[in-house]
Amino acid sequence: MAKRALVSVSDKTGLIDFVKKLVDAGVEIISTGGTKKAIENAGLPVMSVSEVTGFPEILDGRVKTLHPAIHGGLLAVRGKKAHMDAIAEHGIRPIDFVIVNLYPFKETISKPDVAYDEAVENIDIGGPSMLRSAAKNHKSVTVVCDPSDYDLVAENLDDNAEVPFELKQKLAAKVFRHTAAYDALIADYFTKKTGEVFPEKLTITYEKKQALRYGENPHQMAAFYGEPIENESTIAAAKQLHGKELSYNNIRDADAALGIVKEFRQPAAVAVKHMNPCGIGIGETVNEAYDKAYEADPVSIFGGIVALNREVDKSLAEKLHSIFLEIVIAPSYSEEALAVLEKKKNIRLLQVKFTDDHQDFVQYTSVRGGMLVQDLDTKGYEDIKDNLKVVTERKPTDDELKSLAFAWTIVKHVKSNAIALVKDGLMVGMGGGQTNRVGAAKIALEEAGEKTKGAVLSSDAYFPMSDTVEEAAKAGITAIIQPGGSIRDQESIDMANKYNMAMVFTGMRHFKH
Ligand code: 93A
Repeated sequence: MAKRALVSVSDKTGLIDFVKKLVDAGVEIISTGGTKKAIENAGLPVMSVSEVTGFPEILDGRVKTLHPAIHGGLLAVRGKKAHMDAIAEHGIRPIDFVIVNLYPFKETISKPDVAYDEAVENIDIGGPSMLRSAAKNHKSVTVVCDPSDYDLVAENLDDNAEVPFELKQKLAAKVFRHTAAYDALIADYFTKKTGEVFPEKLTITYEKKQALRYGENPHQMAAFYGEPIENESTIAAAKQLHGKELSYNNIRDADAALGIVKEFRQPAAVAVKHMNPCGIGIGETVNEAYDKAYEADPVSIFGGIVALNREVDKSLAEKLHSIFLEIVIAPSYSEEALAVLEKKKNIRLLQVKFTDDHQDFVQYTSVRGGMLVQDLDTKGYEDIKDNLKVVTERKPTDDELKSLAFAWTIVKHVKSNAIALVKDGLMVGMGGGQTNRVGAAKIALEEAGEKTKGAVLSSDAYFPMSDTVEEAAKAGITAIIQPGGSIRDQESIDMANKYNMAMVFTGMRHFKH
């Protein structure tokens, strides 16, 4: 008895070539409406599913292949007498190949303002059912859900139109990944519609964007996965214009740099090393902002990642070109700027759209045995400025207040315990990732050196003791912004008053562990 293939595809890429090869191998083709037409138009022999089921397509095609004559033919175990007898009794013939790809749900919901009913109609029911029946019975059935596998299957057909078990197994595994991801996307879409943020089952799906040469260290394997529907203003959607392939560490650092520079509406420049900012500057122009970010720490920026929130012009490109940088990220580059930067073979130039203001991202952090999920910390100075509480005798001056706003914006991006020092629109010092707060302050103050005179200080969380205030005052810091909330706040306030400092409480903290 000739082998049979059920072919039902939305994406018709490579279809005719493949069907032709199956026909040449003696396989009979069964197909659904649109797919059948395409095969017929190519002059190949094909019969309709209705001929096999004795039942017409109904409900606008919602019920085409959902029939025992199809699923019996897919699920019967060859060589198992009871199964073969049962299908024979009902006049059902085995189906040996399933070539199915699904209604384009992802493409449909990616369209702007897609109608609810159109999304619903693009949930494929019959397709995944066939794929899953075939994949379950993969010892007997060859199942292909991806047009890029057509050639592989065709090349592996033997004289009996059979393919090796190992290949069938691989194809079946791929099908289960495929249908699981397909359903995960549907689940995610409707969960978002209902407004539920932390459902009892988390169904997320990611697609491999890039195999990475290695992970954080050369002995770790790694890959980069992206959301199935790209957000154009993320590192995952960045367009690489030039340079070596991004590494694992590059991607994380670039993400961090982008996250910081996006805080600012005015021209800003950020230099990042090992996920922490080593230089941040704001100014009238992005050129000026970069000069400040550089001046902040001309040593650490070496080998760093620089993100800018305005177009890079030629003069800025020349400055960037004059030092060793791993990556530059910007919304755009002038042609002359590109010509300058591309002189270095390895520097990675990334272009990212800065269109996204609705940062409704969720952050996932893996722990051994689980995963933590939280909203991204998108709160900034705007969210606290109306509730700022001046706790000292002296109020901050207007200039100090501007610096405090800047200092508060950036301290969120430094690993806790975090201290940032700001003066004249640049971060003059920072201490991060320390296990005690005064330690972080000492590092920041030492790094800033003479620049501490007249600078302001921000702290991501409250001071447990007055020692940080004292160190800051002695170094010439004039104002402090911090959440407040320690039972010993009064000691810090007294210390600030003693040195005529201004201190404000935000009532909000910004841990980043
Ligand atoms: O509407 S369905 O959920 N019900 C079905 O019974 C069914 N059978 C195949 N979708 C169904 N399909 C899908 O139709 C396939 O997965 C494929 O994507 C598409 C091909 O339809 P046509 O051949 O009519 O273009």
